[in-house]
Amino acid sequence: PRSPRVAAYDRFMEFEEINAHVLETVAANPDIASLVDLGLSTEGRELLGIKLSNGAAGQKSVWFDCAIHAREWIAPPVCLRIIDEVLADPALRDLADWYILPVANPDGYSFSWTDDRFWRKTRRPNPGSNCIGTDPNRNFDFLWEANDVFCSETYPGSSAFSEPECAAIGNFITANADSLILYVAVHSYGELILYPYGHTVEPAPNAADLAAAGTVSADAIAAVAGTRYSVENSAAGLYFTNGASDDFAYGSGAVLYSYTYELSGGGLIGFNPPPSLIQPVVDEVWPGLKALVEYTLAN
Ligand code: ING
Ligand code: ZN
Repeated sequence: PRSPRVAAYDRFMEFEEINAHVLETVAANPDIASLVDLGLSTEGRELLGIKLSNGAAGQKSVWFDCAIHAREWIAPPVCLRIIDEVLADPALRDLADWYILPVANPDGYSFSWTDDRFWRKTRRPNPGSNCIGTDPNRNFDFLWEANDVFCSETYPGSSAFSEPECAAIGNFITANADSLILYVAVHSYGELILYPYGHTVEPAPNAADLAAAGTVSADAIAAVAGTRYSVENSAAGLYFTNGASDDFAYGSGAVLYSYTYELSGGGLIGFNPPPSLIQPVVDEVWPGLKALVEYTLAN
C-alpha cells in the first residue's frame, strides 16, 4: 500500500486535505484502520472518522471529535496526532478501539477558511432569518433548550439534532454505547478539562471519578512543559449550557467518562493561534489524552 500523506503540524490543514489524509491512512493500514462514514453535512461534505483497532472482539472503545466549532483550528491537529500515535503503538490498540473524527463541523470549518476566520456555528440556514447556522454544541439531544435568537453564537437550532453533523455523532455514540467508555470533544480555548454537567452545578453521579481522571490527564499535560489545565464541572467552572455534546454522551448513559478539552488559545482573540503553536500544543495534550484513556479503562 502507498503511504498516506503525513499530517502537518507546522501549518493548519484545510478540510479537504484532512479528509484525504484520513482516506489515505485507512487505505494504507487496512489491518488496523477502517473508515467511520457518518454521512453528510448540510452542504454535502463527508463526515469521515477513523476507527483504529486490533480487531479483537469485545474491546472497550473511546471517542474523540475535534472542531465541532469551526474557528477552533488548533483542535484537528490534536485528533490527527491521536491517529498517528495509535497507528504506531499496538499497546494502545490493545487498550481499546479508538474512534476519531478530526473535523466534526466541516461546513463551518471550510467557511472559516474561505469567508470568516471566526465562524463558530454550522452553516444551515435559519428560515425567516438572515443569520445562518446553529451552535452544534447546543444542539445535542440531552436537555436541549429552545430559543429563537437565530443570530446568537449559541443558537441551539430548531430542534435537538436539527444539525445533521450532531445527529450523526449522537447516533453513533448511542449505537456504540455498549463498548464506549470515554467521550472527548476537543475545543479551544481556555486550558480547561470540563466534565458534565453544563446545565447544573449539582455534582454528576460519578463527579469524583470524572474529576480524578481529569486531574490525572491535567498532570500529564503539565509534566510536558508546565501548562496547567484546570479541571472543572462545566457549569461551575465556565457557564451554564444545554445540549452540549459531552453532556449528551454522559447524560444519555452511553459513557461513564465524558469531557470537553479547551486547548490553549493564541492570536488576536484566542481562536487564531499562529501555526508555531500547533506542535507544542499537540506535544503536551497527547500525553494527557493517553493518560486519560489509560485511567478511564482501568477504573
Ligand atoms: N466552549 C464550550 C462551548 O460550547 C463548553 C464550553 C463545553 C461548555 C461543554 C459546556 C459544555 O461554549 C467553547 N470554546 O466552545
Ligand atoms: Zn468550542
